[in-house]
Amino acid sequence: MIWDKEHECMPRPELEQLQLARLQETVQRVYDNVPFYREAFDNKGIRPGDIKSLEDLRLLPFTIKQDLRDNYPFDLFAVPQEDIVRLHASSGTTGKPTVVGYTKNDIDNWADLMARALTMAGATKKDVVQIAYGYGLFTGGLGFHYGTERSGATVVPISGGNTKRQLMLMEDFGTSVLCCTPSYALFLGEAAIEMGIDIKKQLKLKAGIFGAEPWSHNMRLELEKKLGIKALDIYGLSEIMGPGVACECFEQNGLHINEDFFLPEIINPETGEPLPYGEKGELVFTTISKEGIPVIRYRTRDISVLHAEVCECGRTMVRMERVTGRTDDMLIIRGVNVFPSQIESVLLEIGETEPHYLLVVDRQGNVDDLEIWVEVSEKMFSDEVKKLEHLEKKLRREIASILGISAKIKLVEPKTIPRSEGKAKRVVDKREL
Ligand code: DLL
Repeated sequence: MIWDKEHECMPRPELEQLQLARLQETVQRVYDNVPFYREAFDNKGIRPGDIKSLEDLRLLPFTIKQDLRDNYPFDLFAVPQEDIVRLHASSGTTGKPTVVGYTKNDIDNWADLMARALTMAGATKKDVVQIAYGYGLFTGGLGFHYGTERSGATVVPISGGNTKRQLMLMEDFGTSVLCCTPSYALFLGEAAIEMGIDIKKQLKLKAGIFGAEPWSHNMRLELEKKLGIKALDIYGLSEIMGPGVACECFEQNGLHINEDFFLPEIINPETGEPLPYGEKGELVFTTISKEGIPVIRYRTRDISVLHAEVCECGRTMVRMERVTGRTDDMLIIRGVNVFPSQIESVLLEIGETEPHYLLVVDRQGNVDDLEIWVEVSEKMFSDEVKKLEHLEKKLRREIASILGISAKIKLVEPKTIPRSEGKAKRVVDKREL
């Protein structure tokens, strides 16, 4: 089943015509309404009228996460605040998050693109869809929620966590499609076995739509076997829209990018040069229908490869390979984006420790575990235990409030964290995906 055959299967020449018209309109709109873009275009000597073909996209300047931060909170919005009906946010590299705003049309389009994803996973009006992505400022919960309602299926808006309850409702409500991070799906599978639930007999699960963090082919096989489902990948990022920028069909041969809304490019992350289809590099997206916060050539830092061949399913949209890594040091822990620099700024702000730290990430029974090693001063270490306990508590609280996830704190003696002569090594990631 295809939700919007007219667009998802559009012949290439027609699609390109639509893309060009939308790109030209977007470029004009940001030039007229967003001082940041007007200045960036002027600096490159580019006028909206210079964009005459899709190839001219490469004339435009890039946007990076720091630009959203520099324009915090609303300065990249292309419409007045009264036209914004919703805000979402994700982790910034330090204290302040990256904020995005949606108009009524943006929310409407997003729901439609998510309905494409749900339909790709086989969801119909007869299905019960359990949304175990977090609801709130994170785009996962509400993005899936609106899309599922649009598709006509029944939503169970349970949000993340509360595993036993998830499994109880899954059985009682006859959930057939599960939406959550792949690591949580695996955790749910294991918890079900522990609770003595015969997954294939007692549950009606048939598909899972998993994303928001990297996962491997082996993880897919494991999930499909354990849960007796078809496990599909979904990709997105809040700066572009949220989940639903691209999603997998039953062919499982890459994620269809919703190219009538987002123009994808792969660039060499070192030089910024666009690379041809089939080559690995950094994904860059330009939104061509967004009103609230349109973005031009946004550098995602995600590494992937694009393929243009038409898929067996009939969809003509370009496919991206599963994301295999990032060009920066962002970690995704329990589905939450974490930058080492966020932790550094908490430490510096508190000022009671040395500025040496190490993030140790592991996966215990399919749940990510973050331990932060922090060096304390000679004096502090020889002080009473009470003081150390107090400091540990304070760090734990501050970090939880900034990151939105809990972390264990391990206070270590001075000079125990290895020093490096070049780039400091801040992360030890022991997870095997
Ligand atoms: O993670 C949106 C989302 C929600 C996608 C639910 C899918 C499902 P952000 O919090 O802004 O948005 O994080 C975006 O997460 O740049 C990638 O590094 C990573 N990411 C998202 N989906 C995938 C995926 C949401 N399927 C960042 N595979 C992105 C690998 C993913 N990484």
